[in-house]
Amino acid sequence: MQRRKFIKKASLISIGLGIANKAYSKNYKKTNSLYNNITPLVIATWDVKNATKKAWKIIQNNQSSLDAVEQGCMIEEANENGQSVGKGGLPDRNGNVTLDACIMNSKGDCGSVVFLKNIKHAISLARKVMEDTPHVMLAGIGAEEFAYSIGFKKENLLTKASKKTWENWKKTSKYKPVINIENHDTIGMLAIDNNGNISGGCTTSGLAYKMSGRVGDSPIIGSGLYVDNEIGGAVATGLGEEVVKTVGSFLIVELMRQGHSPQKACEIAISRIVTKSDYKNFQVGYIALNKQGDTGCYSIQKGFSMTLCQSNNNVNIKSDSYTT
Ligand code: SD4
Repeated sequence: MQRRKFIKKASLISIGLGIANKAYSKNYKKTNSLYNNITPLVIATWDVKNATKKAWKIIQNNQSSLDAVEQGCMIEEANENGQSVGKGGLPDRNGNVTLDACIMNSKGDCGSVVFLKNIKHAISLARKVMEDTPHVMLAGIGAEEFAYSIGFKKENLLTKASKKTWENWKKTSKYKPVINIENHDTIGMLAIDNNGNISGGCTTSGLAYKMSGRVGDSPIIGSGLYVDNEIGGAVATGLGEEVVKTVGSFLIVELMRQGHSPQKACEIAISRIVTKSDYKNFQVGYIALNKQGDTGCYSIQKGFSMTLCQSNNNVNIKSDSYTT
């Protein structure tokens, strides 16, 4: 049975800090304020309503937020039309689809797979690393062998469509990370379940035409994803190198620990990147939630969005951005 908790906003500290840091709030409109302070809930990067709907169903079924984020992320991994996650993901410059993913539960346990080939559900394998091994991260052939040993199926992840796109790219072989080329991208998901427990997941095929062996932020705990069940969680999308350099998701959770709202924390994390790099040529977007069910999202460039699902609402919310 579904148990909805309506929690009153009670953070005077957060309001005070918000005013002190007004300088960061260039475009702070709080588009998502309508949905704040309600748990359980699910949020995800980009417009991924099928994925959030699935996660929400799991929560309604009284399962854990960990089950919800895993199964929500699996929807996009299986979606062959999404060219940046799982099967159908765009390959590296040699034509190999290589996946990165991680997952984190409310106890602070985490698992991750990097440079993974031939296995569609990287998020599920990351969960198995967390639950069934003494390690946090498995890479490449080791991750793949572990997958087969526990019954995962070998699959060719390069679809006809992605192969064709890669072959077209090879004609010029120009490498430049493209900003918001699709309406959805790497999927990062955070959920709070009926017990108020928070989990998160992040899964991607990484940057199209990357160098062979390149690993981004998405499977790096603290960069692509971080969850602290006492405080909240954050996930990233966009140019992973910039997220790793600022340990973005951990930074956001620590900012929330200091009393900042999820929205403000995302804005500060983005400002950390733009003050240190030539931000005009790439995109980074963050989403975050806190223990009370407040959410936030913010990006460098226009075009980013967050999907939020709770109760009867499954909505895509346009993110504010640093550049306008
Ligand atoms: C990466 N952050 O591998 C991922 C890619 C991504 O939107 O999020 N694209 O750097």
